Amino acid sequence: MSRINFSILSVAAISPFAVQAQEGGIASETGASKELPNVVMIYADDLGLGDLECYGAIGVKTPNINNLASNGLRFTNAHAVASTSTPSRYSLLTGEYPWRKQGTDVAAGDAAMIVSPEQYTVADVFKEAGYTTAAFGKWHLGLGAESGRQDWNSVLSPALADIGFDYSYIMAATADRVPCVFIENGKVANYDPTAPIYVSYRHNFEGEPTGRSNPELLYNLKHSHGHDMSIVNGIGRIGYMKGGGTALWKDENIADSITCKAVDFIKANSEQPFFIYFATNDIHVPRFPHPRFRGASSMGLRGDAIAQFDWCVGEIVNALEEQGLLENTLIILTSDNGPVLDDGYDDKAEELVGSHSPTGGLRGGKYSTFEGGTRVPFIVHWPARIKKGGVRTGLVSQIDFLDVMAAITGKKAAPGMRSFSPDGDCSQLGAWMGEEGAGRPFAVEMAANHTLSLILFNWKYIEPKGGPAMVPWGPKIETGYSKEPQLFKRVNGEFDETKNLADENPTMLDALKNLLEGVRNNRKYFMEFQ
Ligand code: NG6
Ligand code: CA
Repeated sequence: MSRINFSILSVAAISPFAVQAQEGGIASETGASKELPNVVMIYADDLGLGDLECYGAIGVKTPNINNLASNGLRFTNAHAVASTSTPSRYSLLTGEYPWRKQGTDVAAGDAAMIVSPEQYTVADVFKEAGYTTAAFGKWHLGLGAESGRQDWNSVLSPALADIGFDYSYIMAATADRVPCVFIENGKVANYDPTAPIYVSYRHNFEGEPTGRSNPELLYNLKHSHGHDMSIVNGIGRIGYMKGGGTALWKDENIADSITCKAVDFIKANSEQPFFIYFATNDIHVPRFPHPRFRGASSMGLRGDAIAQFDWCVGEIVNALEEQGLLENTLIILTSDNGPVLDDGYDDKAEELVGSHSPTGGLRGGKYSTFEGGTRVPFIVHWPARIKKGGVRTGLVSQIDFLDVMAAITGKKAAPGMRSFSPDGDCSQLGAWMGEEGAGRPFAVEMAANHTLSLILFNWKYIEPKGGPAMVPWGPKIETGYSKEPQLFKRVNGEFDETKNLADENPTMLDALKNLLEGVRNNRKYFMEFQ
């Protein structure tokens, strides 16, 4: 196996693979609460690094999230594992890189379950530790045994109960994909027997209007690209569906629905530890927030959706506080990928963005391999354990979520082991809890076309794979794809992704390239460095 010579790296005073002893985890540490914390993962959709007020947003206020940051920790160098949803979510819940498994790209609404019941998930981690577990909101990881063969009028199997969730109230895919109904514990919620549900991603159902054929029916939101198939609630979608009746969601109520369900769950489960995966539709398209948030920002529907997201966070925090649980609840707030303005609907996101920078000044965005693709807000709040008000610049990746949670529940790693998942690292616990100077030495990310990039300390490598310079189907985003290898260096703490230093630094280029190959070919590669 080729080894990296760390001495060639221009970094000072970093002990790359310092491993924390995992004896007993948080639960038995002195000074920390003896009780296991509740854990709430708040997973926003398409929320960029610059989209929250506490990260410099202009034109929208996010007081509830600002409070979490000022009473907890705010990370400035945290990454989703991919620059789109399904692969990032797959990695978050399983600790496995998405590029190791086929079929983890942006999933259709009739995709089969992508996480198989045999896989070990973060929900399983919590179940083992005696938690009650629940998932709310956007799922986007498939349901049922076979793609396109689900019977939406019956119980879907496998579903979330088969991968560790005791309770679930979810959207099968995204709000812009059919079926447009909530699914509660594997069954359509509020099922309307007078309107059986049929779904196809291949053909329309006879007599059903589409956004393409009947644009006059798009009374709520018109599409800008794509999204011209079935019409639900006056909005065109991806895919075709028929039926649903009173079970069909109204987009303006999605945030209220999932928040109410999560708050109910908190109230009903206040006596025992719980894990909540709260995955919002906000601020994904179609952005159609409730009327009470209209005009909350100066940026139109996209900014108003951020305000709505902030409200959801506030409701969850209030519910925890009311139950006396806030002190010993670990809340993590982050996003599945970077931001996009026009992602297929005429919501005026581009026209109204003003001087706000959704990426916080980074290059690229959703779909891309530049920093804007995967660098996301990341806030950790846990009053019982974490000192408040800190900002951390260490490298953090969502690939470690399962492992860090395992460490928190006190799960013991076998001697020499650092991972309960294929690719995560439980020794990142310290970094997630705010230990000064801690963080990953490296992180791997995947762009929409599967180009991988690797960050190692102050360097970033983007593998040469080729592809269009701009996202080709509508969003005005630079992809970062190139046939040439790209190597960028951090300057004053931030990568300058305009200066490709590959030619000038062949040794460094080789080091990063070899490390990426090592990770690609060997799941536990990084653990063998020590
Ligand atoms: C794209 C959609 C986009 C969004 C994305 C997935 C079109 C033209 N665009 O294909 O609107 O749904 O897929 O986004 O259909 S994600 O955040 O769930 O990955
Ligand atoms: Ca997303």
